[in-house]
Formats: sequence, structure tokens, C-alpha cells
Amino acid sequence: MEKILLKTLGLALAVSFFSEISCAVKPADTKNTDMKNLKTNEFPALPYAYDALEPYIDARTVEIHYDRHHRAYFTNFVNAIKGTPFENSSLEKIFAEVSGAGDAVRNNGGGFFNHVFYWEGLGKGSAKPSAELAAAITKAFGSFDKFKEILSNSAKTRFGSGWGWLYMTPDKNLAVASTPNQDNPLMDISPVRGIPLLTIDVWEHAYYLKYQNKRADYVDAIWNVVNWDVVNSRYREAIK
Ligand code: MN3
Repeated sequence: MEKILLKTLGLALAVSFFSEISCAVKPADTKNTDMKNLKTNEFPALPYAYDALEPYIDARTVEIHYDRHHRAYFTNFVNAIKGTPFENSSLEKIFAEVSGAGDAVRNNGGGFFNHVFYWEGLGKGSAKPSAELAAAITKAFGSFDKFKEILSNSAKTRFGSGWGWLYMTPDKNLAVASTPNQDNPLMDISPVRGIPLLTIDVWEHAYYLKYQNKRADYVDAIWNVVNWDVVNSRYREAIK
């Protein structure tokens, strides 16, 4: 699979950053979602138990979010690419050409990938960014607290459904933005392009059971369960 990825990927950076993620998340007692082997025809396991993000994100929300919402995007994506030239492409290649792929591929492919990326970035791990990532955050946003405030506000104020992102721009700077629906910065249709490092899902299904209409409380709480080991690894690979 790695060979296929290497062959089909235009973005060498994306390869290494996907490979690194798989090394970063290895809870001994749970099945790991191996990003290196993220295939377009396999639904990866959640990298931890449903209750692993309690009390900030409740087990029932994680279960429904992963097993129904995320799985539905995956299933619909598989159906959308079946019999098309995208069937044997990597996700990265599909995203790089998604403007020509149609809404079903765009929405369900984004929904499939974005959720894998979201789950991987949460869970038990380091509670803070590495020294090099912290320095880049301070350079880009002024301070770590300011960065959290900017990303939180971006996520909280996304109108309707979407995602908040920390990502690396093509000129290797850190930036924050939100995207609508299931779009992400890897997509050619996105006005914000780059390598994603951390994401916050702000669709109502991500928080409504516990937080109801209070999206801001969910966004504030999610900082307690960001797995900085994973974000640090993503950054280390992206900056190479
Ligand atoms: Mn979601």
C-alpha cells in the first residue's frame, strides 16, 4: 500500500506526514488507525474506546459520530468512486482534483478523511506542543493562548456545519481557517490550501447530545483532549 501511495501521490509531504501519524499513535490496548495504510476501501478502527474522551466528549456522541456518521461518509464515498477513474486513486490525489469529481466524492471523501484526521488528533497523549511547534505557534499567532483563541473563534463562528483547522501553508507558515461542510485544505476547491495539522469538527452531531446549542462550550472543552504527540508529529513531517 505504501508503494501505491508513493506512486500515486503528488505530495511527498503528505506521504511522510501520513506515515508519521501511524507511528505516533500506538495505544497498546487499542487498535490503531494506521494512516499509512488509509485505504479508500477500508473503514479504519477508532484509535481508542468510545469513552476515551470523557468527560469532554461523551461516549455516546463518539459512538454515534464514529459508527454512524463517519461510517456513512465512508460507505457513500466507496459507492461514489466505484467504477470511476478515482477508484484506484489515493485520497490525496482525489482531493487535489476534487473540483472535477462531483459533489458526492467531494462531500463523502471529505467526510471520510476529515473524521479519521479528527479522531487521530484526539485522545491520550502529550498535553502540549513540542518546543519546535510551540515556537512556530508563537511566531504565527503571538502566543499559545492566542492561537487557541483564534482557532476556537474560527470554529465557533463557522456558519452552519464545517471544520476548524490549524494547517501549514505552502510557504511553511502556520495558519488557522475554517472550511464549510466536509471540505478541507487538501482540496483544490478550498480557498485555504495547505497541510492540515489539527482539526475541530463543528457539525452539530459532534457535540449536540452533551452540549446542545452551546457549540462554544464544546470547542473550549476539546482542548483538554487534543493529542499533541500526533500534532507534533504531523508538524515535524510537514516542515521537512
Ligand atoms: Mn462529524
